[in-house]
Amino acid sequence: MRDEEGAFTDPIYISRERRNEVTPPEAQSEMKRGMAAHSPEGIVDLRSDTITRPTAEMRRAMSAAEVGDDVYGEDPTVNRLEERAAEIFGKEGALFVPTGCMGNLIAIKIWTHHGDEVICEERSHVNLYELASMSAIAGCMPRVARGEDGILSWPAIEAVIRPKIYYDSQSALLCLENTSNMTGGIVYPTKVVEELCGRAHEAGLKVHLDGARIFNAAVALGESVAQMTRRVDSVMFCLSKGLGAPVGSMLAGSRAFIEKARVYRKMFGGGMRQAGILAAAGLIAIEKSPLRLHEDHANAKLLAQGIAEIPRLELDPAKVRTNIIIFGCAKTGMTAVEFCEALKAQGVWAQDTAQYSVRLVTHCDVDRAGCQRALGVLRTVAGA
Ligand code: TLP
Repeated sequence: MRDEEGAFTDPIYISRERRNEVTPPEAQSEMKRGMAAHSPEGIVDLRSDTITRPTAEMRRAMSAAEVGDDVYGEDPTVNRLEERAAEIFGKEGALFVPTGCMGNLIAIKIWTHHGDEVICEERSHVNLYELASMSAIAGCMPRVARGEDGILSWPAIEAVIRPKIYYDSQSALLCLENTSNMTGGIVYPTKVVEELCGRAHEAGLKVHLDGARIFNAAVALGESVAQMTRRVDSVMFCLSKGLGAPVGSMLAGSRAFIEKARVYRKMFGGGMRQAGILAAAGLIAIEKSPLRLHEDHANAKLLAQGIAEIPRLELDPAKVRTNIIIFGCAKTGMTAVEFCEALKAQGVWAQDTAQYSVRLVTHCDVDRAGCQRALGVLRTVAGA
């Protein structure tokens, strides 16, 4: 719906300020996402690891960052971040992009032509949460396959590859997601990634990895991200999630891929100027934050084990190996939105991800005591 000036009035389209202006408080429980800009004292905010705030060290590095105009390639801090990311991933080049969504879109744009199909898991971020940008902007169709716990197998992929006939749209790209967010932070075994890349390449497909949380996967596997992404054609990872940087993601791949990525980043409005201010935090995020992710995983395990003991909540704790927990709440008689509202009333913030499923994400801004508190509130709300 739009008002007489053409502005959207539907609550999902309007800013938080305007939303409060136009939405009566009793209707606000309908609006699920992004209700608060930061977690005030006493709140245990487990909605996402995107809410993490920069550390004091990051803030110091940001204020002291050497900067230049990155559109001219003259920002030394951005250049350093890109070199380090390429080195860590064992790729020829890397590019700093404002968001994970833009990184994925750039890769999709590079590897496809208008009218192509992109094979991805049904519950993947590129399919569900990127506003259909692969269609709206890159001109592609998502062609979904289902994998057990989000992990695709070759037979599932092969079944949706289009025959090479001129009157069919063509499969151009396979997009994998590691960890798989909406199935509870599930990790792709590297052997599976390698097999899928080998088969996809034989079938003439490129492979892009949405590695928003690849460092969480690396910690769970005890492997290096270079080893894990050796065979993918491009990888995107986020600095601004569990790694704690305030803004930014990276794309890594061949030199030729990164040259094209630079062009599309500018075309999509992502050419930033003195971005070294942000890259300075990113450098700390890639060097230091992976070293503490095991703490988030241990906290997630604690939550998972506690949740599994709550009779009306459904979860297999053995599957929780990284920082995401997704549990079912149908047996409580509440929808996920209602359940999250009830948690929120007691200072614990969670995210509904489907009608009866709730997500908790552990991160550096919630400690063990916070997780224990969250468990107590979960027990109360679930009536245990
Ligand atoms: N994920 C967010 C939401 O958008 C769902 C979250 O809270 O988990 N790939 C994956 C796998 C992601 O989880 C996300 C963000 C992105 C890409 C996009 O990153 P940004 O938010 O930087 O555009």
